Amino acid sequence: MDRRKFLKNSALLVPAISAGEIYELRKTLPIRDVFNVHPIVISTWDFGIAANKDAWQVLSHGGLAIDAVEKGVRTPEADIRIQTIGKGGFPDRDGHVSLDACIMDHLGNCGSVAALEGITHAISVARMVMDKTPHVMLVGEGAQQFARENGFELENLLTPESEKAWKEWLKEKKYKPIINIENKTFAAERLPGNQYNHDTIGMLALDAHGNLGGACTTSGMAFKMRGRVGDSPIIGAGLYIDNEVGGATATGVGEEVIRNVGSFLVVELMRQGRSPEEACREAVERIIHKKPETAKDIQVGFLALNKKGEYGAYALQKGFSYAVCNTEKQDLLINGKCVY
Ligand code: SD4
Repeated sequence: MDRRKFLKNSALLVPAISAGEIYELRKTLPIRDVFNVHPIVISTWDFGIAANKDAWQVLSHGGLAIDAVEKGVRTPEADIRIQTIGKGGFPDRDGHVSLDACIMDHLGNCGSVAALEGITHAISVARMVMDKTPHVMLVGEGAQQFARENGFELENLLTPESEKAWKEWLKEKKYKPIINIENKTFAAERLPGNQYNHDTIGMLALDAHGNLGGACTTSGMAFKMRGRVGDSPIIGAGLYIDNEVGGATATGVGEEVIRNVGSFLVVELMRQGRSPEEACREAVERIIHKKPETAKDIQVGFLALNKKGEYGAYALQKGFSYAVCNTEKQDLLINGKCVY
């Protein structure tokens, strides 16, 4: 039987199924049985576990990757115990909490905010920039004005704990990023007191339709110069998605990520055939090659997911963790590989 006849005949054997029935099926069956795609969400650091769980609520019901990543990273944004993302984040050296975030979908649409003050969910403002404006990026007062015009409430993001840490910092005013400050368990072994000075969530998801999405949100380096913007809101640096290939996100000292257009580089390396882990490693090595002295004293980590749902990570230094969530393993936390 030729292929066309075979397809025609087998189509006749398949009972017609309505959209509503497909929706009901999705709720009861593992998604791969319906769409033959294994959805997955991965994100940086230990707090990625809780964030992934919330993203999974969207993915496991057949939702879009872009909706999943927005929902997922809102969790650490709202958690005031996390002093490096959203509300409760450490302020800049003048005492202002200012947030950077970006989001990108499978069609190449993207939105971003930088140096946004007074709004907890920077990621949702970035999403709105993507959905409602002809632009990619809004910064500072303009970003806040746009958010307020679109219903976001102004809030005080500076918690007493972060204010206290800032006042402590003011006594010496030393600005030196501390390696692996992101991973609290790891950092606690090496650091006296509460000195976590940078930490970002980058999240990548593949949905049941085979589409990728990503989000990245942070309060940036603690006690940074006023107006300093890191890699996290910069498309290509802190985050990049190419639906033909895969997605990547970065964490660590943003200046080095920007200099190497890190996430874009990782995706391009995957396009050339590297696995996610190989691509992340090569991007890290690029940073070392350009600035070997700087690289010894800082942390940069990349996380990547390809179109097939394969994932990997690599960091400059030990201690980089990331969380993975799919139908088989939820909440898995892996210690990423490192160069030093
Ligand atoms: C920044 N990349 O603002 C962010 C900080 C970070 O883990 O990721 N820390 O440079």
